[in-house]
Amino acid sequence: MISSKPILFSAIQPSGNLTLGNYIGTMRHWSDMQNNYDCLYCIADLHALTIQEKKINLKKSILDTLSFYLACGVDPNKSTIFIQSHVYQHGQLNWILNCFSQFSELLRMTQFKIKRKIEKKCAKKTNVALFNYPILMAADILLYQTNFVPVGRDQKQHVELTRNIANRFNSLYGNIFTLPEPLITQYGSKIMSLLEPNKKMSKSDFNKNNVIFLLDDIPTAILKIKHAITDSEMPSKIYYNIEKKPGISNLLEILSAITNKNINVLIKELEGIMYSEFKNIVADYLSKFLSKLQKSYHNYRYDESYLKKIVYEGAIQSQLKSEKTLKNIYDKLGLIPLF
Ligand code: AQP
Repeated sequence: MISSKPILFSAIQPSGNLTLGNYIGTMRHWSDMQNNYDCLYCIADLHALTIQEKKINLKKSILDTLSFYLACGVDPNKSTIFIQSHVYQHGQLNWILNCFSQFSELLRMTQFKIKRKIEKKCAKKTNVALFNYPILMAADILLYQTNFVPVGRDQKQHVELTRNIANRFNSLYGNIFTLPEPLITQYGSKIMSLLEPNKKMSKSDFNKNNVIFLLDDIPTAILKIKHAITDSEMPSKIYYNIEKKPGISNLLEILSAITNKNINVLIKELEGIMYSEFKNIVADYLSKFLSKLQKSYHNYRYDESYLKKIVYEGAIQSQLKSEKTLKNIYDKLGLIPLF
């Protein structure tokens, strides 16, 4: 059956334990999106290879990530759920798009600059894949003629790069690729570190107290919130201002996302209370939220044969969809498709 809904693609790399940032920036929207879009939810395992972290058990991390997709309400009967490395077309298109990408535009990618800086600090050598991964991301998106890509703010630049590459290709070969648009919410699109609220909350942060992991046990998560940095404004006042009050604004964004309440409504409700009391409220809602999510997660994670069945079916569906685009590209480029 041909769907008339716009196509939506989203992915997370299983490069470690998922964070509250991953959830708020993208996953919390996925369930509702299934009503309005033809959704593809991908586990971007090839992207996770870029960091070569031996500590990560990739096989486990892939199934953990998949279980969280399901726990967040992604339904295999409504959406295509698949593992990137099962769909060889991603690697194929990646190479082709490499031939239509420019070194100088990749050098401008902020995520690369940030990650490179961290690697330099640890005297690590940067591999080429870390530099190139936005092109693989472009292939992930363009293979499916994607209309929308829900992402956190950190990935906006990569979606813009995807559009540039697609435009360059289209201008030479006709209307091959749909130009994707990022879907970024006003609040929650960049959840910051708890102790350094000028820095994004990330799975790979060395300081685990900066990050709420979706699998954190509840007492640990509560303590992390209680130790989160606020500010020294006197008398203490709770309002949203990223520049002046990054810590408080971050906690407000977290509270708003997990309660589904508008930030301005929250600010009114929180008027006059002390920071410590505010943190207790955030910790309280967060513990309820995490308990519920983790319970559902464990139910799925327990049943590995069900998880494997989902990604098997997802791989078949996504191979069919992506092969159509790839055949068209082969034809335009003068390559000879096998069938
Ligand atoms: N802190 C965040 N706030 C809002 N959105 C976020 N995302 C990640 N962190 C935040 C969004 O989650 C999606 C999947 O991201 P990813 O895991 O594939 O890559 P990432 O952005 O590199 O995430 P991390 O946690 O920072 O991973 P590591 O440490 O491994 O590099 C994306 O849409 C992202 O915007």
